[in-house]
Amino acid sequence: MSAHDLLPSRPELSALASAQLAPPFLFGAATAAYQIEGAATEGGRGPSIWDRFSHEPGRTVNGDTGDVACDHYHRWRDDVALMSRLGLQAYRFSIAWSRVQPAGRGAWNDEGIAFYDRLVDALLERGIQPHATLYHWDLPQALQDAGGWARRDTAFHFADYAGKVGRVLGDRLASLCTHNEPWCTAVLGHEVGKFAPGLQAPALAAQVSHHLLLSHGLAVERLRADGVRAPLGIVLNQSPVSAASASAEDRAAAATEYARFVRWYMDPVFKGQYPEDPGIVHRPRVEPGDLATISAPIDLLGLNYYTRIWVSRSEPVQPRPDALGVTDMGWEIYPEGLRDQLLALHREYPNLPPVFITENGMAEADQLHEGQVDDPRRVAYLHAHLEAVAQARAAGVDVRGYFYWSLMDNYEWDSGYAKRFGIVHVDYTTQVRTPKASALWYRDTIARLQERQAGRG
Ligand code: IFM
Repeated sequence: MSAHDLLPSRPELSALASAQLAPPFLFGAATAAYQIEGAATEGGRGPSIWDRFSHEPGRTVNGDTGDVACDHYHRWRDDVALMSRLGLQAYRFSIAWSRVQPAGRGAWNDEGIAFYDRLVDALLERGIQPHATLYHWDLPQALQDAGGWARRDTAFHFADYAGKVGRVLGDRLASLCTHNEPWCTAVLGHEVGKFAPGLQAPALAAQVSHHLLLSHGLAVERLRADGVRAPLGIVLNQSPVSAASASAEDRAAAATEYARFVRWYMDPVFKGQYPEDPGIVHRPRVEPGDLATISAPIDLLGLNYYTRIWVSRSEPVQPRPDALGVTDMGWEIYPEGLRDQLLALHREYPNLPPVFITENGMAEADQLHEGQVDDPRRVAYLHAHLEAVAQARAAGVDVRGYFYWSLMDNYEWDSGYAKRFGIVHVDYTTQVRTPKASALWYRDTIARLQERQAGRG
């Protein structure tokens, strides 16, 4: 018998969580364009930096690309029907800039815009709230060829693109976020080089981070000026950072990591300044007025949480897993970190807007067996993280919703199709979707919370 056999297959939410997560608290699932759409050369879509990067030898596991992915571009109707059968109340997706505007500036692509237009209407018809993100890492390659996010004018092109999306979809979206995880674009894309565009230039990465934040501010400014009604926000990936020992060196290193990972994005947006930390080496060139633009009020913060970070000056720190272990990505499962991070934001940012957990989930080596996928660890993961959200709410944090990452197995960037995050299994040969046990648990949990609420009404 393994430790996993001891996990309850259908855990129930505690009384506290049942009370805290009752409607109008929102339950949904999330995806991103390049990870699911496929149809990379169809419908007038222009190439993005991920098309270029994933086709370069050695960049991704097995050389996997998003050319086909989950073929959602053709199967979106069935996917919306599936969401409805799972009882999802909200769906978070991203818009591929190069579908809407193939070169990232200049001509718009009506066919690409129509795809998202139909998707939004189909969601609304099923009573599923559409939550869109404008940028989930797929810069039009033509803009990269001109310098990409290292160039200041890319931020202005982004604002034009945001304005177009706002004009077309802004009256029907339940929220519109500018960026997904700008830390990944800046650091993984321009410093570490493991994501597109695959550069290893730390000073440039700092400048890129500033242009991403500037583009957020400019987009919000444009959307507000155009009278877009959808609530506006940004999605940031965050983790609490723990020092591996009580030594002064480790504590300083942990503070620097937190400043680089969390405060570098939170402080400009919510305090109008970049953090000062002696460990931060590269600082961007900031023009007068930029920080005022970046810190204009927004309506929501999207928080993506996966694990906590351990920092040590001496040796690399291994995860210290508790009973739930580590995920197939090797990430420690630490639900308390979600509660702690929410509490930290509540404490540190007096003007924090309502928060949505826009991503939280785990990769597991799921197996399809006789038409079913049993994923008890994902059920336990979901259950524990929902309890953590409920605890944060009970302590006063205004969390309004939770989106599991991801609706379905999909293209996990440099890991290709080797890592499965979905509550729905995807057979990449046949494109057959099979809800896993976790999807059924999620469906039943959402339904129970709704029934409980109706019973009170
Ligand atoms: O798959 C990604 C997603 O695109 C962004 N946040 C983290 C997920 C899991 O790695």
